[in-house]
Amino acid sequence: MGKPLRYQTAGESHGPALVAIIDGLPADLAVDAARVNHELLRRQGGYGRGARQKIETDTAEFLGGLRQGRTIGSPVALRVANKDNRIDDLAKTPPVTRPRPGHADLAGSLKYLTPDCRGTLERASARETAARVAAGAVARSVLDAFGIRVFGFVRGACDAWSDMAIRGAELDALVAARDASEVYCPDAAVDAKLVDLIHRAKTEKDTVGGWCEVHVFGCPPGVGSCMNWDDRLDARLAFAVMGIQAFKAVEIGLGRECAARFGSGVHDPITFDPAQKGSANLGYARPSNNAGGLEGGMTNGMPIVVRGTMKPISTLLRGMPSVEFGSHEPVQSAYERSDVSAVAAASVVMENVVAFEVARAFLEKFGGDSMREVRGAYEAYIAAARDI
Ligand code: EPS
Repeated sequence: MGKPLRYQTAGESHGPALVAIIDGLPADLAVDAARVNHELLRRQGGYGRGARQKIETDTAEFLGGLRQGRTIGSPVALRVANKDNRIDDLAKTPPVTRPRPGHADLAGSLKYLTPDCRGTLERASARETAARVAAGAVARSVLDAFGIRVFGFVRGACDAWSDMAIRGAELDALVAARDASEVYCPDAAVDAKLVDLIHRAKTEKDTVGGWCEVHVFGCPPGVGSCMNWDDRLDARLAFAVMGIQAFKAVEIGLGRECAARFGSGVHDPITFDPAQKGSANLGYARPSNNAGGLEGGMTNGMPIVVRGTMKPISTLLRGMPSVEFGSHEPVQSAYERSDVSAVAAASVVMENVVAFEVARAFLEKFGGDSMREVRGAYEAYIAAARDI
């Protein structure tokens, strides 16, 4: 086992830059900067985003850890520059004293003992997710090397919901359909409904959230652990997804629906299909995947399925009932330039944070100082597991 994979971000929404340091990647891993930048570009997209995205061209500048596009075992450091970097000038504008319900404004001002919400909102802003997407996209290189693919998309919002089945065999077509959608929903009928919904929220000076879903294909069994609560991969995925700004719920597989059925309608029967021996499930095929690929906190060879619920953006053009700090008089909340919906972007963030957690657990099982060691451990394990 190598060093634990972990990362840290720093940077404010209107500071000079966002940075990420990723530690624990094995040496000799190919990291494709174009791939990282592609994820950053996707994060900037989606119908309903605010004017900030027209200002920025998010690009990862690698500052350490790579030599000729490959890791050398040291921490990987990267920087995403903010073109809109007025943080000091904003300090000269009037303080933000009318906290926005739903944002970090009120709790942050009470925590840091300041009547100006600016300091907290600068860091609480989802702008920070640019660094998180970049970190996830780098760590995902480990998964790429083993043919593990991660697919994130928007499942719906309000009364628009897609029942579309997400199958690994159709992944390329799904990616193409998602990328052709303005709201990153591969289901064309629901895509149109979501665009209408976001348009309606905009005309009503309101905002809208949504459901994002991530599926991971090709992950071998045995990743994660049932031995300690904080080693369970489902727990770590939930932690990571809840750590995304504006996320209020996480489900694995059938999720909250599990409580609405008897056990026989929830648990996935176990069958053996020799024709699937070469796939991630090693032949232990399941006719359903209500477990979302995770049993006992460990992968079982079926696709990992995670759903996250994003609340609507907290900044409403029409404001929300609030109070003024100091006078405590009732007022409408402050307005800052913002998005009507960032659910499409959130699906990209979720895809990359899920990828990071899977890569982390994968390296816990198969890790070593170099990719050669990781590959050796992986192949030895798969050969042994086939005998079970
Ligand atoms: C974001 C940039 C921000 C917001 C958004 C996320 O840009 P600005 O505040 O300069 O307009 O659009 O932040 C929030 C949703 C929030 O609540 O703070 C980005 O790059 O993702």
